[in-house]
Amino acid sequence: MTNLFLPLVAKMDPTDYVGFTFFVGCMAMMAASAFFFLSLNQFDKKWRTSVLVSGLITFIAAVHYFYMRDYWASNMESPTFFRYVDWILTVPLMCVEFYLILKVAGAKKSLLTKMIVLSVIMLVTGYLGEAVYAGQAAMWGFFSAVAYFAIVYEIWLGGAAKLAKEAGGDVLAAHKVLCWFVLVGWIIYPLGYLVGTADGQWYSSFANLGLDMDVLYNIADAINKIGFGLVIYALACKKTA
Ligand SMILES: *C/C=C(C)/C=C/C=C(C)/C=C/C1=C(C)CCCC1(C)C
Repeated sequence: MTNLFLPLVAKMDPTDYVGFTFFVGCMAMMAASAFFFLSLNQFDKKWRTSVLVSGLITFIAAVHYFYMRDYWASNMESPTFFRYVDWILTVPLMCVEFYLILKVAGAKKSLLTKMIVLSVIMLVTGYLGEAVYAGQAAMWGFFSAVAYFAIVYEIWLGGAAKLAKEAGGDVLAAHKVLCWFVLVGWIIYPLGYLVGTADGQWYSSFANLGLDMDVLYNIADAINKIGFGLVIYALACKKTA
């Protein structure tokens, strides 16, 4: 007799380490969201929005990770579309985090707008190179990297850095840690891009590094989304104490 029931959960190959990181990503993002949301009441009103945004970032990621885990399990191919929809929602929210903590030093809306525009350029050009014009991945990756370094410049040396210095104390310290996340934690993404788009490009040797694009993206997401949130959480704790 034939089996009338279609399996609702795809089989998990124990050697499928990409699928494993998608699965762990779901759980980590979900747990982090619960942690941030449930902690909200303990903070001064002024800091609740920041911690709320931390939770929204990991929550949006959690939902996308459930989709991406499924997509990978069913098709064994990169869930590029879901990946970039996730990023286009969460990266601007990370810009909002910078803006919210610098507001005490008088950060203007224009700073927020500038950072969001740069992050959208970074992600749209990255998507074009990864999913639409794969043959020109190097060119689109370059445009994306220019926007990325403009963000790095803004927070390390530009207007945002100046505001952080003016704020001083705990805000300056937290800003510095976030700067390191963007410089070191975010650099994993272009590395993943180079690995994933290497086919037929001048950097084709990146395909032989033994690295996987999705594993790199998944590790980077866990570090950056949860780590970023924890920095904000720690700052809110200090400011409330
Ligand atoms: C939570 C998601 C985050 C923090 C995503 C960040 C993504 C990037 C910093 C992506 C950067 C890219 C480049 C700098 C060049 C190649 C294309 C991208 C989009 C992978």
